[in-house]
Amino acid sequence: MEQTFLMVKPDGVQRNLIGEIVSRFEKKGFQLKGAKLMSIPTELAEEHYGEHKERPFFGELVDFITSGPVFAMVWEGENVIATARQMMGATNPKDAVPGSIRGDFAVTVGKNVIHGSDSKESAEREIGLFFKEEQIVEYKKLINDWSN
Ligand code: DAT
Ligand code: MG
Repeated sequence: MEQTFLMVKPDGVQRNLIGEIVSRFEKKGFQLKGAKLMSIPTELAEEHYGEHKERPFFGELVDFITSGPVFAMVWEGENVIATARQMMGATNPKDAVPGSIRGDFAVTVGKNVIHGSDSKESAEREIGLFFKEEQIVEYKKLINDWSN
């Protein structure tokens, strides 16, 4: 089954949006497999956002993501990577449709509330960066017999 890495960014944590965001993915029908509140060390931030290291906003991005605690999560479900990206909305909140997380809760591209993996490869890489194997919990969700 497909898994993705999602993270409530420091602005989302400060604005008390953890519950709202978790709730959306729960209600959608995805399964939470791992979660933790944590501070991101600079080296992990640089590695996580490695694909952007040549971009002019890289320094700002690393400063922002390390500026306060984040809520890191692993979610599982059919097409969860692409569906979570749709539920997040466009990178720049000005282009994110209402109803999406960024469309509903964010204004500027620097502070866009949530991160989500954009492909199978990045999901695998990011889950590996943030979670040890034993921090991902296998359990049967009986509701799947009724909803999926
Ligand atoms: P996403 O987070 O939607 O995957 P991304 O991977 O292209 O977007 O960029 C990572 C983060 O970097 C993004 O969430 C916010 C920041 N960012 C992207 N483009 C930016 C820009 N032009 N100016 C400032 N920050 C930017
Ligand atoms: Mg990205």
